[in-house]
Amino acid sequence: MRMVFRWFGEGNDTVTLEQIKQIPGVEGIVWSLHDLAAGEEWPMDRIESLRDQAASAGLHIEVVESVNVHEDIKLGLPSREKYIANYIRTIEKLARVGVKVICYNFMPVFDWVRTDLFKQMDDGSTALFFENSKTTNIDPSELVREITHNSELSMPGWEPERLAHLTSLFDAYREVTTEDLWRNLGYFLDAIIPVAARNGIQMAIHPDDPPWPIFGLPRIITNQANLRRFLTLNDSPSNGITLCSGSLGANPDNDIISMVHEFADRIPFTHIRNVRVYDNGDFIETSHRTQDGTVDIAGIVQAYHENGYKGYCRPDHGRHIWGEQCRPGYGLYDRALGIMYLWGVWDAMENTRRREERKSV
Ligand code: DNO
Repeated sequence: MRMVFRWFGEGNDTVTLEQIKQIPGVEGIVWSLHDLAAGEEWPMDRIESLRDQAASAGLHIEVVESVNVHEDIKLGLPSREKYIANYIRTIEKLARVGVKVICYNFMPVFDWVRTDLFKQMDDGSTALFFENSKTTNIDPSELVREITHNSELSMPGWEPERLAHLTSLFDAYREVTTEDLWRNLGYFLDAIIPVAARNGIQMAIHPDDPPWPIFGLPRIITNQANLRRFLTLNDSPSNGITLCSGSLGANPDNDIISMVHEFADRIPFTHIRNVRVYDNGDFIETSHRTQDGTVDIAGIVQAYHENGYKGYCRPDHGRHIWGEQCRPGYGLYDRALGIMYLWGVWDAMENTRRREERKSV
């Protein structure tokens, strides 16, 4: 397991590369050019300067998260061709600086959704929270009004250029069924996966978060059966998954340990974090520790170990603790604690494995 840490870039992140370098076992950053709109081709000079900056802090840039997919690709519009061509050129450029994995998602309009970014927890920390009823009883036009006037409902991860066109996007998706979305995803994969394969890159789709249709928009990367279907859309080893335990774990029916066992060789990148899910469907992001949430994080790490996992791993959202001011979910402290928990479980498994090996010789 190769540990990496998400970094949003100079001036865009409260965490520094120097701090990241000091977290035990972290070898690289997970990065993107966040100011570029979805669909734009990434400029080579920007890519190279990011690589140089990371290298000077002793960190690699082998994992990109995300190269965002333009809505026209998800909608299957004729204009998708130009955006797919840009995507392909970006893959080729990223390969030239040594990128090995590109994480992306195929969620219509919105990326991850929470209703409160700083929900107060009993121990005095704050964390990302999802209140189910706030997203189920709202019609799209009311939502557009809410988002424009209520900063609480405007999430990080929602790309500004999409928010500006919310009404027309909702209209465009009205005719798009779940099967259309699958078809459009298949079309996209057929175009990009051969390019990724030729360039030594594994594409890794991120599950939908939360993993169910939201605001009347279809979502398909939501459970084990759909992940299986996704992998058969294109059988290449370059067509992979970013298995995110927190996203999938918001639905208690998802058995993530079973997914690790089934898909291990198609998971080039994993996000590991915990959530506590309540009976009414609300959920809060907790510390990474198994006992703090409803997802068995220790069991998931064990499952990776049992499969000899060699992919990249990052801790995911943390709580905001010790008074840290940071991007919601992306502070230094709780994510660094999360890493130490993941290493703790992993290293204990390693020790047992070595002891058993010694015994058998
Ligand atoms: C949330 C992230 C997601 C992820 C994208 C990948 O913190 O895991 O925003 O980066 O869905 O495209």
